[in-house]
Amino acid sequence: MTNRYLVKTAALLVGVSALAYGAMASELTVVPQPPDFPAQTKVQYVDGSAILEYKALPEYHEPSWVTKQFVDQKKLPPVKDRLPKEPMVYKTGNMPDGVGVYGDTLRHVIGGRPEGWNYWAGQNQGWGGIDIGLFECLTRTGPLFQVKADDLQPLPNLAKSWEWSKDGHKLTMKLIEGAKWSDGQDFTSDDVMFYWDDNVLDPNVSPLNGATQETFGAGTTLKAIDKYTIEWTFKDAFPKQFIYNMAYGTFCPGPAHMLKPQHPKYSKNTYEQYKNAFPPSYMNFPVMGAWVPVEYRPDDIIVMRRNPYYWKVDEKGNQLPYLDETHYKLSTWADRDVQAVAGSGDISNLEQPENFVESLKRSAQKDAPARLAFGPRLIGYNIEMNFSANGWGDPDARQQAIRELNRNEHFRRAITMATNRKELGDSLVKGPFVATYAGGILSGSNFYDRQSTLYYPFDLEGAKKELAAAGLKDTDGNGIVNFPAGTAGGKDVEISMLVSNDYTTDKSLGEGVIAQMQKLGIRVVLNAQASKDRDAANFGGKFDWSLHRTQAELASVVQNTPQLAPTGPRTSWFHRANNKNELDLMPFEKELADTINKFVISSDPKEQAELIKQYQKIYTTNVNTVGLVEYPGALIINKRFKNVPNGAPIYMFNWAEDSIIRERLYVPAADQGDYQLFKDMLPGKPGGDGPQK
Ligand code: BQZ
Repeated sequence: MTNRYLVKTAALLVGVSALAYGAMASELTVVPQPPDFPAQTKVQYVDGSAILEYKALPEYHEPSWVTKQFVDQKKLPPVKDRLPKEPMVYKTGNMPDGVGVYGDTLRHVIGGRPEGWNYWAGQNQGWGGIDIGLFECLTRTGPLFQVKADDLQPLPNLAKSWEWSKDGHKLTMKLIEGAKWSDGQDFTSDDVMFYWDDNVLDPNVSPLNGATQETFGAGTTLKAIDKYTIEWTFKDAFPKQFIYNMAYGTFCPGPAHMLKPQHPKYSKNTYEQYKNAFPPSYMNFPVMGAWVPVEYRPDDIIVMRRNPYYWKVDEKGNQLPYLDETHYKLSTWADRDVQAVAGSGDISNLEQPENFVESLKRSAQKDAPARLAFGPRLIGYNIEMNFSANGWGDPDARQQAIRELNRNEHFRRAITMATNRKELGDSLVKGPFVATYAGGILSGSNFYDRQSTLYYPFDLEGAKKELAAAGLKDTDGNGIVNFPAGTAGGKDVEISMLVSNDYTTDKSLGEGVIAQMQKLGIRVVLNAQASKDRDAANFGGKFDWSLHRTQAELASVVQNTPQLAPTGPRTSWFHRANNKNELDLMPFEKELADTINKFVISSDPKEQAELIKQYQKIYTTNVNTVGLVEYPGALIINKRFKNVPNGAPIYMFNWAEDSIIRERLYVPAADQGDYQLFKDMLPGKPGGDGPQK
């Protein structure tokens, strides 16, 4: 990407807002063509098989200090005995800068904070790539951004191969054989079954990222055939989409030898004690990931050291990762951008438009320490309205009255028509970045079809008419409409909107929505919470509206597909079943769910594309959410790193921390920084006090 482009873009920031004025009409209109914003780097598309394979190699290598200080001292078995029979081998042809060298550190900065290591019981570790690096999954999808559309299918990972039965109702998966947790214990189907039986299926446990049985299809079952073979059974034939959900977030099994003894089914622990059994201070927690947590300084940093049992190598037999250490500096998301651009951090997903200008200007300078490259428009914000009217989240009278309004199409039309998307976009950043977003599939998605994407352009007078049609009038003349007499005491319509406190963008858009709804005659109050609490409120139905950044399913469609609609009791972000497992779907929601269920069992790409067009039309015509704005993100990464795949988007099938395959990154010896805090050390015993020499 040339500096010239950056300078030109920076100049363009003067004020040419690219948001086209929507027609001032209250009719349903095709969204405007998003302003041309060419992603700055080109992806070299490959076959999935070009990335990796599983095979035994004639010899294996490790950093020389591991041999000298650990193997020769009999503290570790030789590397060939620490690897599976057939380790995963990354192919050199897919490595932009080829086989690497050992050493150096990858310094992340994150805005979250670790709750503990029990990811499977719902604890988060602070996001920003920390969980993506620790907890490996059956399949992998992040790197699929570089795979040709006609060859798209999840990459093997802990599951090295799979085969469908003739009738398509059974899927037999072979696990990698002989891989070990970072403490040397075997990884087997016991780990997989403990995750499925005692975390996904146990109603008292809510795994992080919300995996439930329906994530893999209603009625789906799973069993172990032997130590390294599992078998899925599905109600529908050939539901290939579900293999995507066996990737990051929803099927990344934990170490049963650590977790099972703490689970209430096998101990006297409560579920709360199980969830909190491994606090952030518990070091060397066994993982399948490339690096292991060895040091935790609250509100300061988490340090990780290479996993001596990591089960992946390069074609020369060098055990990965090349980087000996990773840091997760505990700061804010905004600071992540600042540090990456300044060079005190190494990587960031530039996803808050408020930081675009400064980041672009700094990166355009010749001595800039980091590269910055924008990808497609795959980040958007929606107002999600709680559509449940039968008790999800135990609403009080006011909250129930709001839900009834949310289910009223005149009310939803009023809200979307009163939304001035150009004004919201300009409040974030001026220039060619931000575009009108109607909700639904994002314009950077391979499945996007603009003609199927409709919205009601900004029209405040039209909005007020719709509000009246919804039965709302300002009976006390204070500028805010009232509930009808007998509903919620005939009081002002006041709506609590859940937003994340961790992002400037979420709060900026929240303030913008408040101001615009005030003009319509609706009082919106921000309920700003830390993301982890916001997520819990979202999952628990404890909200009227939620201002929510888009997730994988609206970017790639094939990732977390069931979350595109209320296809099951707990799949939608804003309409889940009550505690009697009843889902009170509106007719258009049923159509959305039926369309997605057809997509999941289709194996014809043309039919799938058609189904998503239908989905998009039903979604946007009925204002399933109030889309606000969408924009591209940019990957910022320090220039000293090699093997960064060209054109990696910050978000498509997963975040960039997955897509760039961090275990393959390396720094040429001459360019290595002196950032390691525990040089030549390895993780110690689980629960021990940190790394060991
Ligand atoms: C990326 C990501 C990696 C979660 C999180 C955070 C949580 C949500 C979302 C993003 C952060 C970064 O996003 O913003 O750039 O590094 O971590 O996991 O927003 O609060 O619950 O869905 O991914």
